[in-house]
Amino acid sequence: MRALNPSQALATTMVDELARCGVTHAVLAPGSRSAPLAMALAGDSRIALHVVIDERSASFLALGIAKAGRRPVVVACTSGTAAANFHPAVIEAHLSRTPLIVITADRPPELRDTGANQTIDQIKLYGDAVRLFAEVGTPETRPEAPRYWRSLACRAYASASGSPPGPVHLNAPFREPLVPVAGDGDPLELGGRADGEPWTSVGPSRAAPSEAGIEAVAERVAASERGLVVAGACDIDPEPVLELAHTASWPVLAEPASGLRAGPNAVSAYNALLHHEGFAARNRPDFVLRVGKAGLSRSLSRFLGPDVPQVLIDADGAWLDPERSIDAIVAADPALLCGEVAKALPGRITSPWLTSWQGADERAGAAIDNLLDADDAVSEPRTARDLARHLPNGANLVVASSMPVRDLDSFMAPRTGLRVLGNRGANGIDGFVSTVLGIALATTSPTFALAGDLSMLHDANGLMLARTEGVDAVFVVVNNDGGGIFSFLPQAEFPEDFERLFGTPHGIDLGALATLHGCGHSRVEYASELPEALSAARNEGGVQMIELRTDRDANVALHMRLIGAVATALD
Ligand SMILES: Cc1ncc(C[n+]2csc(CCOP(=O)(O)OP(=O)(O)O)c2C)c(N)n1
Ligand SMILES: [Mg+2]
Repeated sequence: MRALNPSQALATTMVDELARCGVTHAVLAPGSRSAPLAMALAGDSRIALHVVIDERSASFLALGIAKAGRRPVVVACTSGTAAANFHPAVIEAHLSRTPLIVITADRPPELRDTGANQTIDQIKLYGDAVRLFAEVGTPETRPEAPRYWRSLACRAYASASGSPPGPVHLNAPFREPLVPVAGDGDPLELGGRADGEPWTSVGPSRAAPSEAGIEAVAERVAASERGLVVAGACDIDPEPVLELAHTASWPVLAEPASGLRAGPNAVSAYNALLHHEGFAARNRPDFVLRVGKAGLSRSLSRFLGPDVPQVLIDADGAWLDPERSIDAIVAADPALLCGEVAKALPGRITSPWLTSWQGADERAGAAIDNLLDADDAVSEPRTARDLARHLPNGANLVVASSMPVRDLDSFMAPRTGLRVLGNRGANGIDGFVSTVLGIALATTSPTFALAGDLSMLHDANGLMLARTEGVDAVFVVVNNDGGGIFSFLPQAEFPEDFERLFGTPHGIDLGALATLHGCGHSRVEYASELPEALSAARNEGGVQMIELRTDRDANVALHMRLIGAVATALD
């Protein structure tokens, strides 16, 4: 492997080494300073390259690919504000522990801070959000240079996929010539280990649970009859955790993106149940085992106060405790640890504790279904419930921030065969379309999304991918013409400026947006039409939008009626 000039040498070596490490997807936003990277990425057959004009969309596309594929994805851009547009996705990758390798092209030092075009300070641009920052240095033709580049690429890969996984930032200045034409010296030999091996490989970094950790948790689980598993967004093997709940006869209160809302112990309607003060008071647990980042249900957050003994198990020992009430954090893979604990437990055959939760959940579920099925009107809760119910086994369901993720949490019945994902690290409504399309590109599973109209519009540029890549995804868009969530918040009591400041109606025709980008669009006018619309959209292929129009005020009223119906069913 040889290169004609230093810039080409650096880019080609880095890309080769990243492919050796295991990178299979890269996303590139166009520019000139990044030309060496662009050409190296395009020239490497091990890497699928996706080119996206808008850097914010590009970085969220990379994020989606990395979330779905669970391995580092490269995202590269030119110098200047282009690099700043990656910041939201870098933050989401940081907080959701998603491996990303961000490579920003830069001007060489002599052009910085001089008024040179497209030159900003890119050093440590993303602050503490990255696991590793490296100023790669202006490429040169010393024979040792490729060894440094290879080692750095391996380190970037290892840091991105380490414990905790996350984004890394390589800032790479390039001097002209930027394209493969002869430079000053002789062509440079780029080296590399034999047989396509990486220069330095790093072993798995997430440690197996210790004996002491297993024993400590097993003891507390064994001592607690009134225990609960509470699960928030995470990416773990759900089976051993569910097995533990089953053996201990404990209810499982799981957000859909935990993968744990499955099996007989899963309680779907916990949000409504815990709204009921009597129920919450009667059903206080004596121990809670927590995994993942919970926090969608306010009633659950209130319920999990400091008086409830709680242990969080997290692979990286992350401090996921906004209520400041957890009394122990165990740094271990939750699946491995729970598997061991389940084996060590004697098991409980009958448990009035579990049956009381299950009975309440059944009554609550029936009350909710009765109300939602009383007529055929489209509603936000019913859309969430029915979407989760009707998706085929093996599907991805990507859920947007704001009410979609909350409605899914409140109304999705337990089931297996669905992988639920979302941007739950920073809860942004940005980058949603691109995240979904990244997930669709990275898996062979049919991909569906539940979006609000503003999340859809926020990343409307993400839809540009529909014309440039053969990607299939179905967006179910709940269009309430603005931010429906704000109608649930105290600012709704101040009607004067509410619409302008919070509701933000836009009146945009989503069908026209779909047409602009060559996407399909259909409307569902009656709730019962959704299943049919889903299979039609999936069969159509490409990027499809299914729009359901709702009313924000009516939505609040319905949510209140649902909480009331559950309370009546419990009393
Ligand atoms: C990037 C970003 N900007 C602003 C917000 C604040 N925010 C939270 S929810 C929301 C409204 C979302 O509206 P939509 O997607 O239509 O969902 P709905 O609330 O109607 O269910 C906004 C603006 C955010 N979370 N992320
Ligand atoms: Mg909305």
